[in-house]
Amino acid sequence: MPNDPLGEIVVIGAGGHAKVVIECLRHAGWNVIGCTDADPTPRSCAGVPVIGTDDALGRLRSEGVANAFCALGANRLRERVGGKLQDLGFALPSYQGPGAIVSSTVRIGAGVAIMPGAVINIDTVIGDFAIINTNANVDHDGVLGRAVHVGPGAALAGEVVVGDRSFIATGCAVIPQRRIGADTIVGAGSVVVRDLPSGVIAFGNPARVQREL
Ligand code: JB3
Repeated sequence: MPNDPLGEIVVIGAGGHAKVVIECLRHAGWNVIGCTDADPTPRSCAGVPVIGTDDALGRLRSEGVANAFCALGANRLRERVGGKLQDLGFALPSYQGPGAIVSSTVRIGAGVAIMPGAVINIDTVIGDFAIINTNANVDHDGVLGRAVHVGPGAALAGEVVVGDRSFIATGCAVIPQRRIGADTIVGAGSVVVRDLPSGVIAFGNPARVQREL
């Protein structure tokens, strides 16, 4: 059952990621008043209206909407737009979707999406604007940078470090203590048994660097 109402919040984005985010925010007790999108065509997203482009955000803030959530799946874009929201003076709450289990010791940054069924274990640190997607696991003492995305069903074992804006795609497995650099993509279903540098695409079992980005 949803918790008590937390107040009004605007969502940035009206795509696939935003749909799931809106449902989770509602479940957590937020009143989602609408979303902004690069395509301002009037329509609804998960039952809330598309209000206009991000140009509407300044007006919403001045009208008293205090909270915003950046629900754009692309890591660099999410980090950039999230920074604009901070500049506009919005509070950027994080949330846990239904069925997520997060240790009380986990340090969670601003604007973090913890999707349904995700598990985050003791003493992990999650940077601003990260996504821990559906049924993903981040085990003990993990360190995830800003705007990292751990895809659906991916599993990071203990003490894994992931640099800013990296994407660990659906169903990856990372063994303990591996370090993955910033702005790197690890392809779906990969098994990471060695450290990976920044700025590459890697995939396979074992995951190997395929090319630089
Ligand atoms: O894999 C899963 C479970 N989720 C994926 C998610 C993490 O990433 C999902 O399946 C998608 O692949 C992707 O979701 P996302 O980012 O919602 O992508 P898409 O469905 O393509 O929608 C992106 C929306 O962002 C589009 O409606 C664009 O018009 C809009 N957009 C692009 N740039 C923007 C901006 N909207 C705003 N407000 N501001 C922008 O700068």
